[in-house]
Amino acid sequence: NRSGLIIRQHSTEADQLIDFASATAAGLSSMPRRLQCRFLYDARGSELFDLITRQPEYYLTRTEAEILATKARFIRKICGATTLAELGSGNSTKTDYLLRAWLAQAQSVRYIPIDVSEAALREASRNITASHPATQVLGINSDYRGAFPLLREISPVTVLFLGSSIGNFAGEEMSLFLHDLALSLCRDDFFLLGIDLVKERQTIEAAYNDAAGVTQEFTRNLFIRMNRELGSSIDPSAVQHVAVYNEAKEQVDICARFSQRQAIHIAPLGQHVIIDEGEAINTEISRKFRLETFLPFLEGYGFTAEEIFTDERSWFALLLLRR
Ligand code: AVI
Repeated sequence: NRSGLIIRQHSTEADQLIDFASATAAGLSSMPRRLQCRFLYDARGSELFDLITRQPEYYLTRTEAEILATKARFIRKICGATTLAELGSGNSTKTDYLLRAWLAQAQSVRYIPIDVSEAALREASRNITASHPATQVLGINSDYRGAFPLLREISPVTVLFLGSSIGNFAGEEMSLFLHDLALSLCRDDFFLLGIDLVKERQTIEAAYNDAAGVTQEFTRNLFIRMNRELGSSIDPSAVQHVAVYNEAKEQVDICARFSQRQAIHIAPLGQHVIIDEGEAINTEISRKFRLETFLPFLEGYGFTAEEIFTDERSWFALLLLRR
């Protein structure tokens, strides 16, 4: 029984620390200062993100789940008995609708969650094998691109990239991602992509400024992680979470604004960066999409829309793309 097997990435803990330290040093000394959002997801950060998805203002997860709940069987009909591979699977809760639809049509299904968090993979794998014993789970503990070379081996495949995580990529990162993914898939493989759509400012801004303050905690946690792993001693209460929708760019800009001057020590590199009072460090962007421009853009990378699913209010879309 190979269910629940996890393949670990090659990088060691020391490699990961150097990666965090050097990306942080580079980002803090660039102007405008910016940190890479992938570092938000340590164990506590993943827990906080999971909590964000359950806040009343954070409509993304709920809306996408609603679409999946009604369309999963239809999606399975189009994709056939493909392997399901999920990028950035987290705790895999939304995947449940798809697994059910797949299992309704076949005796077993192969599910390959790909995530940087080994803890999240273990939990997902445990939950899925418990609720769907006929699912063969093979977890890959790696970042997305590290797992791309494997996709060819598991074709025919349906790659899932849900939750509008693609919106967290800056322009060149998104292009590189789509280019590499297209090259890694075989002809007629599928790509199921969740995207958050452009809508009125109030709705978007509320989602990134929840009343319970969970998103604020999520932003602060990045600096708490820096204190723990990089030896800095930032006062977390000096970090204010600021999330503003930029209508021209159609993206939420998320920053940490410092209410007091801080010296950030990056011990593994022996560096210090001074952040002045009132200065902001960008921690994330979250882009919002328009179908009329994004679909032709995807075409340019070799992805053709087979079906487009949205909710009643057209707040979120699930694109079923064919390579
Ligand atoms: C993971 N990603 C799609 C989330 C988003 O909505 O951009 C990350 C997030 N950051 C703050 N709230 C949610």
